[in-house]
Amino acid sequence: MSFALPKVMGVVNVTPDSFSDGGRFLGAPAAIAHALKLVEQGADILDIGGESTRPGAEPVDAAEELARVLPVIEAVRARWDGPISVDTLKPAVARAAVAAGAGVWNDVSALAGRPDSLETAAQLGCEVVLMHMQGEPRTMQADPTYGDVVAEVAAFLAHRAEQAMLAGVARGNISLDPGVGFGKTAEHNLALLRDLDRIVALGFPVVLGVSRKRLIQAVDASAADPADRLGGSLALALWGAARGCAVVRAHDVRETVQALKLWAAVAGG
Ligand code: HH2
Repeated sequence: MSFALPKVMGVVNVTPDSFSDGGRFLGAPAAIAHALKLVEQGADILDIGGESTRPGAEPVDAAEELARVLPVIEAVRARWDGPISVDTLKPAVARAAVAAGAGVWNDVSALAGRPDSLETAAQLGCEVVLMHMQGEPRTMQADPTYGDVVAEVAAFLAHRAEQAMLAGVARGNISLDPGVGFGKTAEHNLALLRDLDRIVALGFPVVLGVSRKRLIQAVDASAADPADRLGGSLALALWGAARGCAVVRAHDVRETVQALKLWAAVAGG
């Protein structure tokens, strides 16, 4: 058991189609206001994304993605000193985001999505989140298959971290994420959460994204609407905290911060 309080990464989706809040913060003013509200609520990191990675999502081109995220990153950077991450598969978007003040590249393809992703991350010298995904968002939930999901995800993440370091990314800049919901059935997700210690044991900070995910509906059929998944999101965030996750990615920042504070107050003494 670990009692270190994980940091809370607040989600800012500047997209029309994100699974839980698509379209709500599409315009820059709404997204900026939302981001600053998450900071007030206690977010330690803001994760700003302009392309949905929900199952079945269609890709957007780099120009459109940049037009969505850059004004938000710039405006937040001008008003807040904390870490900003950009959630993107595209090196060009990561490059522009870092120039605008982002310090973290959160890549759901673990820097394997484009031929120049590794090299770009090394050049930028930014932090990176390497996440496991089987397949690609458009088709990843069609028929996810594993022999031993925990062993395969752990081996993939260890390999991607190795590749990143070989390309010149500093070890201290790497975090890992098992990618709950990315090419995984509910059983796969539960197995990964159950054995999260094996991902933490790889020796890198672990980021966990469970907020409002479909796994919650798989366990509680009444939670078909992502807005009805707060209880499950908090339960899984605390589960991750107890297993030593360094960062919890959350839409409901105020509630997540409060849950973690209470957990830490009891667990840490
Ligand atoms: N989940 C989502 C997006 N990015 N990044 C990391 N590192 N880990 C995650 O679990 C993760 C992620 C999906 O959530 P959301 O951003 O709310 O939805 P969408 O991809 O539809 O915008």
